Order: sequence, then structure tokens, then C-alpha cells
Amino acid sequence: TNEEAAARTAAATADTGGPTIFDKIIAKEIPSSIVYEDEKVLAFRDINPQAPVHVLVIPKLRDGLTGLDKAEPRHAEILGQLLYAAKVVAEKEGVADGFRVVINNGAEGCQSVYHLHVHVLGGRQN
Ligand code: U5P
Repeated sequence: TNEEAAARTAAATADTGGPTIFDKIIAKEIPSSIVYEDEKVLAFRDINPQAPVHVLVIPKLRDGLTGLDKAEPRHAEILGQLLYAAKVVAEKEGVADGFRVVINNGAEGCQSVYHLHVHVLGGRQN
């Protein structure tokens, strides 16, 4: 039934706190097109772009931040660094005058990778 299919999808995208594909991207075991990197943050092109510019900005250390809903006061600094990096990415990609920043949260928020990531989307009218 549709309900069973929905339950399976939700389970498949549940926040288990386990490793994600982004660990391998951070470790460079999986190649990615890196746009920006510093000590704390990695930004790389989304493998399935939804806009001409579609970059994901992630913390190198997840530190419990499977999703934004897990944010604690100790995460304030990295959260600010991610947003600042999103601005740097937009400038580097030439879309600083028009871009969107999106964080999907939870199965019902269409989150599919449980390592906090900020989508930077630009390059066309959003
Ligand atoms: N994604 C990648 N590389 C991967 C796996 C996933 O770029 O190896 C991207 C998906 O294309 C998707 C995003 O846009 O990660 C996860 O977004 P969300 O649906 O969890 O917000």
C-alpha cells in the first residue's frame, strides 16, 4: 500500500546517527567537486544539481549535527561558519546577487543525508 511505501521511505531516511556518504566525501575516499574548503567546513557540488549552481556546505566534524533539529548551544560557532561559507561559495560561483540557502530537516522535510548540510542554489530565477 501507499502507507507501507511511505513507512519504508521514512525508515530508509531515518536519523540513525550512523556514518553517511559525506564521511567518505570528507575523507576524499569518494571524489567530489570541491568549491571551498577550510579547517572546519567543506563545500562541494551536489551530485544531482537542482539549479545551475548547487553546492552543499557541510561541517567536517558532524559532532551530533545529523540535522538542524539536533543543534545545541555548542554548535553556534559552526552554524555561523556554515552560513558564512555559503556566502563565500555564492561569491565564488558568481551568484552573490541572487541565491537561496536551504536546509532540509527530517524525513518529512525531505532530508536524505543525516550530516547537516546547507544547500546553496543559484544561477537562475528561484
Ligand atoms: N548528494 C551528493 N552526493 C552524494 C550523495 C548525495 O551530492 O554522494 C546530494 C543529493 O543530490 C542531495 C543532497 O541533493 O546530497 C542531500 O540533500 P537532502 O535531501 O538531504 O537535503
